[in-house]
Amino acid sequence: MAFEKTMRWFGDKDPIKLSDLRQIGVEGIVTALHHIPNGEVWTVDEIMKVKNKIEAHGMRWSVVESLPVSEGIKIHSDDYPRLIANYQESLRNLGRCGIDIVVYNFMPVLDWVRTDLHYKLESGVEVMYFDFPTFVAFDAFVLKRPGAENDYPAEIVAKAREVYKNMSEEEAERLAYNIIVVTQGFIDGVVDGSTPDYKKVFLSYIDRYKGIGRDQLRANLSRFLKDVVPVAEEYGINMAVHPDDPPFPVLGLPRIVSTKEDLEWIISQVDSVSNGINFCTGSLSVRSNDYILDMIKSVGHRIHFLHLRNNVLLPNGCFHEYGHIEGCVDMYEVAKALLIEQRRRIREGLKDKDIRMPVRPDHGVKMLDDYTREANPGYPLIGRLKGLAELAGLEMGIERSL
Ligand code: CS2
Ligand code: MN
Repeated sequence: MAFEKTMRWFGDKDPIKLSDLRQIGVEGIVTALHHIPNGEVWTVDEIMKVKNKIEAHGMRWSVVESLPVSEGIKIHSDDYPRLIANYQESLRNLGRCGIDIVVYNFMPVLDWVRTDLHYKLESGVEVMYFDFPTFVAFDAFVLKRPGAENDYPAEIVAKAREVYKNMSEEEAERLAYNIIVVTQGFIDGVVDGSTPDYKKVFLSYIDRYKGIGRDQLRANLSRFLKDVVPVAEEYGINMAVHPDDPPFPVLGLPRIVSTKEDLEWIISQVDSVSNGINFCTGSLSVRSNDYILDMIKSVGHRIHFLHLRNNVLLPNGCFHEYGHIEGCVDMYEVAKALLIEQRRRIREGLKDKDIRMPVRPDHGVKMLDDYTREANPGYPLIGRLKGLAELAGLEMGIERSL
């Protein structure tokens, strides 16, 4: 046994085609119904169209990433009953179609965020960079969110002021555009390049979190889990929460899926194998790295899906991505611990969905022919292919020596 090898595919609009991914030799595809607006039901019809397309290319639909949790669920708005009923119905429909691992996240307003999508390393490859002072400059001085300066450490704010001083208007605008629009991290997906006042829309979404601190957001996540995990369990689905990226509060909003303690708290809310984790080493390694092995010890039995990638950590909360094997995460130890966990599941005779542990190389470096084919940020073909090949080799070496 080994991890199920997968790649993310963004649907028909993705310049990287299913036939490309098939050549790489992946077993499974990780995708979502990207054309359905957040909060609407995923029907059996729409799910089957995508599933059939993937299967026609000789692969399986391994994981849904993501079935998005709308903002109305996170803030527990008046619309909650409709939104949660739709979410439950989408889960039932996925179960009916035989899809059994579903990723979600619970980050307020913004999914993953970077301040530079094209940071060149000396070798000529490009990676994505998170510069904390630059992010704070975006929040406090470009977006001009009221009170933003009080939400970050004073030394970072001081550095942010310097960064902003040296920024042209054009650079400031591009920074905001990249963070809000390009990474597609803006959760409800309500803005695109043609939305003129996207900064205002973004601020209005942040505003809806007034009065929602860490405890309230946790209570809302707990409510969500109690409403969806039993449905997932009944329909044979494992839910997998994606950690916060980066794993600390930004924009003055709480983030509650960042630490080992957070993960322990989440799995304790509903005691079911269906209440699980999408283990993303790129996200979880940013606070500290030995920590990550402790996490596997503590919550490894609930890990259903793996995002393996690496980072270089820098002072002041900054980091940049760095391929898959080298970097702050000891990928050998991580892969070994996870393979040992998988063997335990096999010995215990668990179900297929609990054993497969699909893996994908989360974000890849941009290199070689990637410069000729514009993919979604973080998702170039060659860099990810290299990552998957490295991870597969690492895994084989570990398996043979276990
Ligand atoms: C992904 C996330 O591209 C990425 O960084 O890992 O966007 C992930 O898909 C979501 O957080 C999961 O809901
Ligand atoms: Mn990830």
